[in-house]
Amino acid sequence: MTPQELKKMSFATICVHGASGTDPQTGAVSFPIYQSSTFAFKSAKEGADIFAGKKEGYIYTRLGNPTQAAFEREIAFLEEADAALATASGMGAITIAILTMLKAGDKMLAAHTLYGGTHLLFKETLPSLGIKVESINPGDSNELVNHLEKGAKMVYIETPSNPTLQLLDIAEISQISHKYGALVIVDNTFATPYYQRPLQLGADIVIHSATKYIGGHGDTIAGVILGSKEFIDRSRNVINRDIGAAISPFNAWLLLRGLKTLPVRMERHSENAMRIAQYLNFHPKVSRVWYPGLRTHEQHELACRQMDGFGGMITFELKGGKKAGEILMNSVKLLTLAVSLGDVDSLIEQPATMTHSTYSPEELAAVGITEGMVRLSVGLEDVNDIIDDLSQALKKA
Ligand code: LCS
Repeated sequence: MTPQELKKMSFATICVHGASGTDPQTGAVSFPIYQSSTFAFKSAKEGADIFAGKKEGYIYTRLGNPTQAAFEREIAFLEEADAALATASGMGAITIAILTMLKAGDKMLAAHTLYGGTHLLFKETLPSLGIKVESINPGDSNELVNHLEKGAKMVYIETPSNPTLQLLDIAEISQISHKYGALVIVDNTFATPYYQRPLQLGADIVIHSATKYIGGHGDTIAGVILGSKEFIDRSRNVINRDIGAAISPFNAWLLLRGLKTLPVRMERHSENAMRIAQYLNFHPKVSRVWYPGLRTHEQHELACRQMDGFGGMITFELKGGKKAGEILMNSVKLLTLAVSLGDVDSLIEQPATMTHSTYSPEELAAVGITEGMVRLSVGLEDVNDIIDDLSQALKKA
């Protein structure tokens, strides 16, 4: 199938058939893993031409690899982006995307609720390189405008956010930021392109921790950046050439395999999460549940407008606070007490002491991450088994 023919197909069909189709050399239906660090040139002239950018071709896997390229073509199709760069991790994707645009002396604005690792990159590593990061609430348009007026080249957001499941209006933030000439980067990890396509809403760059729903099986660490060809060319040929956060061919293949089932997995993650969120919402020991699919979620209306589904992440708090949360996590039998998310297995963790322990107590309080919050990444087990496990553990909590 040609790329033009594929473009007319629906999301699920593109996921199954891939943007690369069968391997043209062998007919292999599963795209091959090109597990090679380097690629032979037919002649000295060809080598020199490929190095000089006069001819297309592979050189060395840090700079690109056919399995990586197959994944990049497919995810770019799904996010409706011009181009993509796959990276060794989600953190690699974030770092490369930012360094593609910013240098010492530049300023960026970042949403205050972010994955704990991203928060640390913005609080320590980027400032140590001379890049100023101001933490703001971009959902407050006055605050956003006030900061943009003082000059910022980039606005970085995560929606839904990790772990508070707060949403930000991508279209509105992009519109305001563009007036001031700032680019908008959206971390789309929680929603995936199946449920949210930020570039269509006006954002400039999308990043993912592909470790999560895109891989989907808890067996690889990876990331991806999506955007214009010009932006991705610089990310690949300048920044990642020097940083070297290249994805391995095998991990790129795991992502290609993960994409084949992305729509089916996301639908089941969402269906299970909705049932569990409703169950927790009525549980006498639970004081609060954050899930964008619940009508009680403050931004349920925005979720319906901006997303095609609500995803598999739930955060909740027990009336017994931190202690009760710990008892719950120590009492589950089917759920796994572990960080990460988006896996086929259900994972449970406590953000304040684990994924978001990079926030100081004051920062946690400012963004509304309480000590007792528990985060649940709802997996693909039978939903009744997950609820039974939560039920027996909640009795002890
Ligand atoms: N963005 C989001 C929203 C994330 O949740 C994570 C990791 C990253 C970026 C970084 O991606 P990585 O380098 O790990 O592929 N989130 C994790 C979490 O919540 N638990 O463990 C890792």
